Amino acid sequence: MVFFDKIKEGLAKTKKNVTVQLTGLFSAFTGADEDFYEELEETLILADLGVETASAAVERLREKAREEGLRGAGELSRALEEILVDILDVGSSEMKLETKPSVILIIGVNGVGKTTTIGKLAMRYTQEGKKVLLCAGDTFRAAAAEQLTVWAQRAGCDIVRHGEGSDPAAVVFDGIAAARARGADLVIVDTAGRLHNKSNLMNELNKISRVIDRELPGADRETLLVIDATTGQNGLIQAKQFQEYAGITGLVLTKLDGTAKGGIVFAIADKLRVPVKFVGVGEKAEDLLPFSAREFVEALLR
Ligand SMILES: Nc1nc2c(ncn2[C@@H]2O[C@H](COP(=O)(O)OP(=O)(O)OP(=O)(O)O)[C@@H](O)[C@H]2O)c(=O)[nH]1
Ligand SMILES: [Mg+2]
Repeated sequence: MVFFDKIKEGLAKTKKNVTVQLTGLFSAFTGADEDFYEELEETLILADLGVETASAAVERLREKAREEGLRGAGELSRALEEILVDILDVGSSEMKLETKPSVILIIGVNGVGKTTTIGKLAMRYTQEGKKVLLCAGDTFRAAAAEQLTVWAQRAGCDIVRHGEGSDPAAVVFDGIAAARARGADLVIVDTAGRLHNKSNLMNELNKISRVIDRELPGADRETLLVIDATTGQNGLIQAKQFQEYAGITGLVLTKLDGTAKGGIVFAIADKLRVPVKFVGVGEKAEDLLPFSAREFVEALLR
């Protein structure tokens, strides 16, 4: 229940934007006519589902209503709920981290919340009893390793860092060696923020990725792309590029608390076919929530 309340709270701005409109639409419902479907589509687009995903959702609702003879507002809103859950359900939101060690590689553009997410993950997995080792692969600024060190201290886990300007792939190499030597369960790798259209930086990610593959063949690895939900549809463009260079296994949507357009989650899942694994709803350690399609939709609509 606490978890559900937290998502609801995190989605407060989006709820104000979407839920109120939807509730209004359904309570003024006089019949599933053209106007109704048009207004529904508009509401979903306003929530940043994107034109394609919104119109596909409404199209599916029309079909379902026709096939199943749905007429009442209650029936239609329940059907919409199922369709929205289905759009989000593009794969497992569970993290697969069974090997020892396993790896989480965190990537994304500048300032989206990568390092903060790593801190939150370190707290979560340490509390679950895993021995976590953080790897400061953002060597671009000295402050980046400092920031990660603070989180490592908070979580009570180890960190491997090199000096500013050193090769991130070398830090990852050392991190993996340290994890082996110390019997760590999980290595979480931070990377510098990079623009998705800078190919030299994207190649660097590729190099990090190859080091992990080479040093830990067969290890479970999650490569999570962090997307700032407040950037809306732009996040989608970034994601496509990262997908090409690094092969993403999951998404983390941060700063949902700061946007009225949380509907971006649907657009991203729908277009990328990559499951959302966590959502960030604040800056504190407990503000990272494991994602569940159904709970997300329920929190949004109810
Ligand atoms: N409100 C809110 N703020 C967040 C969330 N996640 C991260 N932040 C804030 O976003 C800012 C940037 O976070 P960082 O973790 O430093 O982002 P980063 O991606 O590592 O940034 P670079 O390393 O510079 O690319 C910080 O002020 C965080 O506290 C979230 O879910 N909600
Ligand atoms: Mg960072």
